Amino acid sequence: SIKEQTYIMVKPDGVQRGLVGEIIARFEKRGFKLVAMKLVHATPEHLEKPATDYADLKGKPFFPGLIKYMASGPVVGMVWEGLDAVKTGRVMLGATKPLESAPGTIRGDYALAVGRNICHGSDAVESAQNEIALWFPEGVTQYSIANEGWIFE
Ligand code: DAT
Ligand code: MG
Repeated sequence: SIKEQTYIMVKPDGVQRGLVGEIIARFEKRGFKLVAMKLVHATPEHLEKPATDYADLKGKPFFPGLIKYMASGPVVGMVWEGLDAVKTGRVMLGATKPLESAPGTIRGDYALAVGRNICHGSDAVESAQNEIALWFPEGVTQYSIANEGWIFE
């Protein structure tokens, strides 16, 4: 669906390294529509909520370090809308492990360590809906853009 939405987040390392604009630019240029965005310094409690993709990772040895890193500074959360936003968003981020993330992807261009991999993207349409509701309880903003007919068939 061209109305599919995904939750994309620039992690604290991405903010500190000045990559917020670069990441926004990639999603804009690809043709996605920005329907929500905010900068927040999240608490560990928020980051561990069942509605986040990270809830599945509780019990993994790296989980405490992941939460500490994610709560170490502000993040930029965004909702991007467009055809296959969830899957295409994941492709744009690149593989989780830096050794496998291809050049041309955000992680493949900017990250070297799995625990400092710059960005997050929802892993399924259903988890995207949960993450969007968690990070944007106020809802997203719907509006039309003039060039939709040049992006979608
Ligand atoms: P992704 O972020 O690609 O969806 P994930 O959901 O499996 O990957 O894991 C969430 C984050 O947890 C990931 O971006 C970085 C961290 N992580 C995953 N596997 C890890 C590992 N083996 N060691 C350290 N951190 C890890
Ligand atoms: Mg994940």
